[in-house]
Amino acid sequence: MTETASAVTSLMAAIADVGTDPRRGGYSRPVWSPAEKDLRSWFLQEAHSRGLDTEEDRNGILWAWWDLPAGRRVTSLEASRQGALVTGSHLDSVPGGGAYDGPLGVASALAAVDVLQAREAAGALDRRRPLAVAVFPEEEGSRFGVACLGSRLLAGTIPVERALGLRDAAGITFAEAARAEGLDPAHIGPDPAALARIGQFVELHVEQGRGLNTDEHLSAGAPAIAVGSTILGHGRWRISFHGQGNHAGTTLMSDRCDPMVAAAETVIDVRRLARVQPEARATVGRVEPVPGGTNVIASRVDLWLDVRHPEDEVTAALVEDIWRHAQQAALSEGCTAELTEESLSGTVHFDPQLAASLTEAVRRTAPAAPLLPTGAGHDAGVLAAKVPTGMIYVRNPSGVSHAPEEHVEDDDAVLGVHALADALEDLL
Ligand code: HGY
Ligand code: MN
Ligand code: MN
Ligand code: MN
Repeated sequence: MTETASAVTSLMAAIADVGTDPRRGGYSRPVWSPAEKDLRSWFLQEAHSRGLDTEEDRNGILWAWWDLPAGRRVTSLEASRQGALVTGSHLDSVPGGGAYDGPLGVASALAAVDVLQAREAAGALDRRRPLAVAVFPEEEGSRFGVACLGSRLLAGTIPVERALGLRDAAGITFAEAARAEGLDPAHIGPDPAALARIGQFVELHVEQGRGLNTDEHLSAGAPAIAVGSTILGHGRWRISFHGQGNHAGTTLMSDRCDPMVAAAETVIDVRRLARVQPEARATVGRVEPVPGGTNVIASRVDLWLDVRHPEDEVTAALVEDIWRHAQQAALSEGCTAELTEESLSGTVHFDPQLAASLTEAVRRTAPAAPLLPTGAGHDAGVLAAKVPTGMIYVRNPSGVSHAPEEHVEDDDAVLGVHALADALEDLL
């Protein structure tokens, strides 16, 4: 591997402690938090040090442009950027997340630019179009509750009013937070001009399951990288249980309408009902009692439900079943319940032609690289509705993600950069 390719390991080392979460290790970098903004400035610095021209668009997406040399542009700069090749990922994280989910794709994109710039300088690369590295805000939806918010706004696949009104835990709306970052909420929303600049989008990402994490995963020849084939359909709902807040010490057990009990029963029902569907994944990762006092019977409990399945109808039927049980649990506790859909996207099939091109390139580095389905959502999955997108995954020996144990070995990260650079070169 050339020296420059190992840039990815030094780029990852540079951000190794930005946003670490003292509660359980891992990283907590909600969008526009100080830690995530530190990484946005790190990205801009790294882009400028590579001579890339950077800008932030109306939706807070960062773009770093490796334009065609002026002498090679047959049109104006803006015209030459139409239909460009774009790569990148995100820098925000889930609470207490891993080091690689998002940043690996951004660092690998920068390291791939190093490799390609070295090839161009050596006269070994004859580009026909610019390359841009993009960083999307709020991919995890950890602050405002909707995953891939930045790419959904760019693609126009979320109603703007809905997006602007989304609130974080402190009650701050997305519009207010965006304004505080210097964006103009009146301009937030679909961005056809920015979309027209994307000819194809390729995202490199840490693998978030066990697809490449085979037992002999360190044996010679076992593939350390893969190409994305599909992204599981994915929905997010909030179920709110309303009861009677009261005193923990003076309220007899027979006198209670306790929404916490209804929520607890529902969490167990979610697992029991989802287990009936072999391919289903259903998770309750967040339960919030109001007011949350240890000597207070809650008046309300919010529970967030994340359901994923390859077939959208099965997802819908499973959520209906869970909702029916939640209403029964509420009734038997003398509580009421309400269901709010927060986001819903169907199964994504990546562009077959782009997947074939990525596979051919990736297999020059890893001949046994497979095509891999994933249950994790990505900006590439959202953009797939509008432009050809594809993904390259790098092995994660832990098989764990959205947790501190998420891991990528340096050698595999460097392999990923070379595969990405080869894949991008074929498309440039
Ligand atoms: O939830 C997901 O699958 C993604 O990490 N946002
Ligand atoms: Mn991610
Ligand atoms: Mn993630
Ligand atoms: Mn008291």
